[in-house]
Formats: sequence, C-alpha cells, structure tokens
Amino acid sequence: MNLDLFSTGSEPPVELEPGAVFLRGHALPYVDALLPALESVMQAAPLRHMETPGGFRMSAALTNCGTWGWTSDRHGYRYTRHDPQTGLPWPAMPPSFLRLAQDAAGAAGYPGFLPDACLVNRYAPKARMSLHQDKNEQDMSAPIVSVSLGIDAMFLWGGGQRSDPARRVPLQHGDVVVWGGPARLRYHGVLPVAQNHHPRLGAARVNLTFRRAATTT
Ligand code: MD3
Ligand code: FE
Repeated sequence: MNLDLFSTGSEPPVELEPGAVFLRGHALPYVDALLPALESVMQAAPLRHMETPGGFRMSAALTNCGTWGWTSDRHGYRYTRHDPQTGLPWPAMPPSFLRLAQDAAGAAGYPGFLPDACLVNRYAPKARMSLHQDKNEQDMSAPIVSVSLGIDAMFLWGGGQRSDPARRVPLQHGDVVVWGGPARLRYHGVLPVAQNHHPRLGAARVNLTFRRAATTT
C-alpha cells in the first residue's frame, strides 16, 4: 500500500458554495514554469501601486498580462489594451499561465474558459484588499480563476451585499479558486497579509486573477 504521505498531487475539488470551487494545491505542478514567466511579465510591465477613484493608494502592487489589463485611477476602474505607464500593449499571457487557468476552470466544471486578462496582485506584508465585487467585465457568464503564490493570506468571501457576513478562507501557495455562475458577483477581499517568508517568493504573496474581460477581442 502506498500511503503517499508527501504527495503534492491532485486533491479533490471542494465546492465552497454553488459555482465556487476550491482546488487546493492545484497550481503546484505549474510553479516552476509560472515563476520565470511572471518575472518576464513584471520586467515588461513593472508592478505599480494604483490610485482608486476615491483617491486612495492601493496597498497591493499590480500589473497585467493578456489582451486586456485592469487599471484604476482617479477617473475609475477599466480594462485597457495598453499599459498606461509604458504606453505599450500589456505583455502576452504566458502559455503556462493560460494552461493553468484552463486546466483549473475545467477541473471546477467550467470547460472552454478563454481568459483574455490576467491581473497580477503582489502583496507585501500588511497589504490588503477591501471587500468589493468584480464587475468591470462584459462577460459575466465566464468564471474567474484565482491562483495564490507565496506567503499565506486570509481570503474574505462574503455575500451579495457588502454588509453580508464574510467567511474566512485561508489561501496557501499553489491554491486555486474558481468563481462562476451564482458566485460570480460575491463580495470578496483579502485581510492584511501577515509578516512571513516563503522559500520561493520571499516576503510576498502574488495572486494571479484570470478573467474574461471582453465578449469579443
Ligand atoms: C470571489 N484579488 O484583484 S482573487 C481582485 O487575492 C481580487 O488578489 C484577490 O479580488 C487577490 O479583484 C482575490 C479571487 C477572486 C476574484 C474574483 C471573485 C474571488 C472572487 C469574484 C467573485 C467572488
Ligand atoms: Fe476581486
């Protein structure tokens, strides 16, 4: 009998609520391919702290890859084809990113996911993201795939209104969550990240959020 005590292989999907599926460690086999690709993306489109329409500086630094990139400034949130900081098109989505997103969506029951946007959020210790909905996308029928890398974080998963109570879901290096269908417009956020160190990423958490931003490209 092989107890496989140290397996990093697939764990069964866990449904958090209808439409939302937690895939523990699903990204681990991809990490060796993801990290150098992430370095290239960050070299072409450096991480930066954006400003919200309310005039606050976001504590997580961000960049994008794919056809569309999510940006924020004093005028609002939107998707653009070009990086406003460099004027260049956002870097292409690396093949390893796309494979992971499609593999995870399929494992969660969303076959045929074709993301055209990948938002990279980098959290240093103390960085956080307050409760919000993702509603800047044209195509709400597509799921969102979220990949956690680096140090742990506590994800806040709320309801259909900001005031609804939020569940806490601990997210670790390699975890993937897929949100679609009835869960697509749930309020969500990230508690301030605790000071910690990860052997591959140092004192940082990186989240890759894959989305279908446009109905057509
Ligand atoms: C649940 N980022 O960039 S992604 C964001 O960890 C964002 O950086 C978080 O929320 C992060 O907008 C979490 C996970 C996520 C994304 C979209 C969702 C969870 C979701 C939409 C509905 C419900
Ligand atoms: Fe979000």
